[in-house]
Amino acid sequence: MDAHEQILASAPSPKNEPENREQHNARQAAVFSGEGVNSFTQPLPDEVEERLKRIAAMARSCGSRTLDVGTGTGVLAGMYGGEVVGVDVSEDMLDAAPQYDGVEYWCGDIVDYASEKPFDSAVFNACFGNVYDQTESLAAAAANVKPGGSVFATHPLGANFVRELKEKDDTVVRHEMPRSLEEAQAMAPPFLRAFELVDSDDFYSMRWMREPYADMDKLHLRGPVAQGYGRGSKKLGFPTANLPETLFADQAIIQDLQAGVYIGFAQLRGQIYTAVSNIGYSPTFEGAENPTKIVEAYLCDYSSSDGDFYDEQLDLLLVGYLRPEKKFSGVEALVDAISNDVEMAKHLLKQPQFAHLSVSHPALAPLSSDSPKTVAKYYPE
Ligand code: RBF
Ligand code: MG
Repeated sequence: MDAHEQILASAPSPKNEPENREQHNARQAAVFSGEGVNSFTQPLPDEVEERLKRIAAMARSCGSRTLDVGTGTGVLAGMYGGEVVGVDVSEDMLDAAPQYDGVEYWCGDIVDYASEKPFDSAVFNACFGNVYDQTESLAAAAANVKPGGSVFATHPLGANFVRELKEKDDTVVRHEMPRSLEEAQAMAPPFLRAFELVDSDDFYSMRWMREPYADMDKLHLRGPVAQGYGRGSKKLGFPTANLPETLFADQAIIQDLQAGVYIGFAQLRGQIYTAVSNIGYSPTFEGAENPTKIVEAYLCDYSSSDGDFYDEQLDLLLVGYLRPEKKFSGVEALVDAISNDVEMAKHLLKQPQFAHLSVSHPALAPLSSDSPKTVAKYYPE
């Protein structure tokens, strides 16, 4: 009997199909417990170990922070190196997982997992057939991945092996793997792009990439830089130029905009800066949130020797949406997120579809004496 047959024999299928996620997850946890755990703590055949290392290396090439979904006894979690969070619905499997350096475990369904710090990649290894709903699981994993990061669904024994498991007991393995990029795209949320499929006899890997940003009509905002809320954005290391809240209080343009982080360019005293703007309430500062939705911009490469910017006319041209505004558990997590935003913005704004705007877009042209003092409009008009 192979490991999977042993598992199925130890937890015979219920008469009725699970009707909901809770029942399904309870069944998964029951199957992957007791005897089911033991079969996963046996040494792996060399060739399987090699393929797992290949999967770990693919994820690792995305960056140092990996979300390992269906981590089981942590076999793959221990191979990535860097920072890893392993998620699994089976407490017993996680109990049997060794404590590796940099690896943390979280017991539950990926659908309920929300990390404060985004991951460079998420991997569903040998579990993408087992989830209750592939689309929801994929969306939940992707939401925990950085813009530009990747989500993988992999199997070191290939997609036909998953099909066979499903044929044996589809209450444990509910789904097959997507076998084409079209199929993989169809099950993905809009901000994930099916990117690469390797589907050979003894190895399977599907890779989706999270879109680095969402396109938007270009939004031009102009106004005099206002004082902030004294929460010390300078202390955070990311001083921001705020536009006056009164400017947009009754402007549908701002009120209709999703609270979140936007990339673009800024013009101040005729100088152009790449800019990362937060439009929202700063919910992390509970009790000291912005009373109304405000626009604040961090100007990359602005140096304090460029002088104070209060009351100066600021032009902002927002060209892409990065992420929703979030309530972080503390300042440290917020600063990490802002650092990621800035890194991503600098990278994106150098790309050809954006770079030329900094020299050619009319919204960023130097001001003249008859320029309007405030502007809020979309291009093309
Ligand atoms: N504040 C939040 O509470 N949540 C956020 O997700 C958030 N993202 C931001 C992203 C960027 C790029 C910047 C510049 C600021 C962000 N802020 C966010 C606002 C931050 O709380 C604010 O700049 C300081 O509190 C100073 O007013
Ligand atoms: Mg500010």
